[in-house]
Amino acid sequence: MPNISGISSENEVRLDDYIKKVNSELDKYKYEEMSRCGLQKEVAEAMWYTLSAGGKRVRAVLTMEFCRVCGGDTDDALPAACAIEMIHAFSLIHDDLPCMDNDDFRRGKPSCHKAFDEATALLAGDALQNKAFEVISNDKKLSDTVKVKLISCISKAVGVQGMIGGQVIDTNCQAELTTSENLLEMYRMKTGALIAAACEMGCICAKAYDKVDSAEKFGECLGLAFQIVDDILDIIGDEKELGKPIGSDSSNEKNTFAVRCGIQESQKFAEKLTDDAMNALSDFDDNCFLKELSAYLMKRKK
Ligand code: GRG
Repeated sequence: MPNISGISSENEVRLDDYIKKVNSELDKYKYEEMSRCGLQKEVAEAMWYTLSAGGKRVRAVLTMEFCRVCGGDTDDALPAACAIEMIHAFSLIHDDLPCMDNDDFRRGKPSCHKAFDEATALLAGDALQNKAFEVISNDKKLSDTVKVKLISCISKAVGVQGMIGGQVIDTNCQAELTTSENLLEMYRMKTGALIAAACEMGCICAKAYDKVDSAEKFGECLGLAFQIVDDILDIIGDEKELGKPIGSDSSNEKNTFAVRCGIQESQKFAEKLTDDAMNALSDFDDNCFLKELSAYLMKRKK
């Protein structure tokens, strides 16, 4: 595990452990699915091509850690952590399609529709969304109440008031995004909603239902900061480190926060949002990992 600046060695071990557990659980689902495939095997390959292409697993890590800080057993959060990464991979596959951002590279590899074809990528995205709900609903350990709450939480985050709504505004309503406020509202939906859901789901897995609102507040602030850093990296990031070309936003004439306010002001605002996120953690004892992770995401290069 490389040394991650600003993260203590104890928390680095924890981060590494979460990522390994999630990756090995995802592999398990992959082999189960592949073993049941016949002629439709290509779509399963396309699903796992993107899912196992080495993302940071930020959303899964948040689910695991919120479960832990709420006193839960992190193994109980594994299905939800895998599900949120499936939904995230689904959104990335669709986001890269020619009808959306038309990006040819993702995570250092050709995008799903380039490695396969557009129809397969579209269906692989759809299948990943479906798989996320299957993984939660078929889990043997979680109670029905927890499953329903998890499914409700994901559906809200992905739907028209969440990620899909944000993507619609981003894709079709650039001319209407005339103020920082409406740009941030679009970010809250497009990126913040899923990150907030990742945090909320950790609390749900620990049955700490009274902590869900605080986790949501943390996740929304972190999600906004995360998207603004993403905008900044699209201008000044290193393509090799990012695993995708920079300049996608400007070639799509996207009105991002970093384009509108400049790099320095955007960095300052992302730092303020990161502070707001940390301040929302007062409800959670033992929040050092989450604080270090938030600070690291602010300084990330990919
Ligand atoms: C059909 C669910 C569905 C979605 C369609 C495409 C879409 C709507 C929404 C796009 C949402 C999106 C891609 C937002 C950008 C969020 C973002 C900053 C993604 C990058 O996340 P990282 O940096 O990626 O965590 P890795 O590769 O590390 O996992």
